[in-house]
Amino acid sequence: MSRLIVVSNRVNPPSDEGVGTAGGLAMALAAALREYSGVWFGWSGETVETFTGQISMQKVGGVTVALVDLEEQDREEYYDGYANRTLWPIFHSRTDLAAYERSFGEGYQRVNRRFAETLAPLIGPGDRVWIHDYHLIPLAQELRRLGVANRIGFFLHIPWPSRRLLTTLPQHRELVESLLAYDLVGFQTRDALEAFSDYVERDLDLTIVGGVIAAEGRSTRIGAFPIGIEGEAFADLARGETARAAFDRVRLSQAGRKMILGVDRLDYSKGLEERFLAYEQLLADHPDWAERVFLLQIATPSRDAVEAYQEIRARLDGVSGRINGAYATVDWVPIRYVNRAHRRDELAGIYRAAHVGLVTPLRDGMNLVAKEYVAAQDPDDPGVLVLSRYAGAAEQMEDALIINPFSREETSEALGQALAMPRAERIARWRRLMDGVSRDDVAAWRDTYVAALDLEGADGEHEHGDSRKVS
Ligand code: ADQ
Repeated sequence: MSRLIVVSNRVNPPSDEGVGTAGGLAMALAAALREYSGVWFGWSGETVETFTGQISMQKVGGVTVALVDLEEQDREEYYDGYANRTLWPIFHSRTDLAAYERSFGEGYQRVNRRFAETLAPLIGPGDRVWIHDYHLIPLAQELRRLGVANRIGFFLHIPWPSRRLLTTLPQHRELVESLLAYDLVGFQTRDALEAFSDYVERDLDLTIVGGVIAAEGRSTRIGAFPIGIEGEAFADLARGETARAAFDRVRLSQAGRKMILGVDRLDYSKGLEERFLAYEQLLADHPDWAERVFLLQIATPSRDAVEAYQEIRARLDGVSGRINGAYATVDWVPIRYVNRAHRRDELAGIYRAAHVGLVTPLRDGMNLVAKEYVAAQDPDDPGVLVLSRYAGAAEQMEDALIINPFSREETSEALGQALAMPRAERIARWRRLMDGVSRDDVAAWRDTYVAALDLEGADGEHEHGDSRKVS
């Protein structure tokens, strides 16, 4: 039987439905693998002195996982280096934070080659391979070099940058050309798809016909596949016992105050500092809200080894401390700032207890927190989502209050509007948002993607001419 082989940098299937702290992506991939039998391949997160390519097979939460260890130098150059210090900042429009070191690029290629050599023997005839995210862009090219002719798809979870930004990356052309080794390249949004198409047409001088790029005797389909969550399952989780206990605990501690909630991985792309400052603006402009509202910000530290993450963490400690120092009273703290991870069912209860979900990334591929917040609401008394226009989710979630996170005034006005919104309007907006979250859920994403991966190229086969424009 043909299987689905999912490949991503880290492999972390949820150990038990809903209970772990695995993020939305992990839940999505685990769900894909339970539907189509297969294997989830990636880095164990461990390092060894010398790379052996030895695979450790395990069964976790109903999913077969195949893990491989890397070397310390791989972690430094490929993961902390090229993936998180070069590609991540550029793809999130932060060229000021990007580091370009030749050793990073070499480490990135080396690990992709190692992944390919280790993975190739696991791929059987007819298996489809689905590779995820910016860590592994050149993987299909490496697999093709080893003779793998299976259908291989790629999905990018983060934004695709504009041409101008992308060309700040040395070897941008090689990176994009390596994507043409895939049968399908998927993006989160139309916006990302357009930015990618722009580069392909103008820098590679290729034409795109009916969503297909033909080059070097093979064709690559491209498309937007906005990722979703398990909408109904998350709504059930929010009604469950653990969620209710978390809800009660938060509501009790609110003492009748309204709660604005932010939940994020601690990352400079999430607009956390701008969020704190916009909230401060609300307090400054509307002293009547003082002591009647508070912001709960849950931000789990990530990528601690990267300096930019240490810096943003220190800045947030500083800004939240300053705001609390300036506005707190003996029995009211304006910002509750929490750095620990929460179980998903607890998180669902916390979302439900929030009157406003505040999601303000400066750039984000999709943002699953926005969708989780909606799914967790009480249909009879839902909260209001305030959402950055720069989150991919904004393309789908037009009934949120859409804001420009760079504008403190705009965000603080939206907060005021959300806090005062009449129940009938809250319900009407939420209903439309929830319809979208349920319909465009993770199962729809997975099935649409896999169906597109099975489609042949525009001409029915791969072997057709190069469509490189002659000029
Ligand atoms: P992330 O940048 O990690 O994902 P996001 O989509 O918001 O961003 O997903 C975060 C996930 O982690 C959510 O499922 C959330 O519940 C969970 N999470 C966050 N803080 C948590 C905490 N303190 N405790 C427990 N869980 C927590 C990348 C891209 C996004 C894209 C996703 C999926 O950057 O743009 O939406 O992949 O494609």
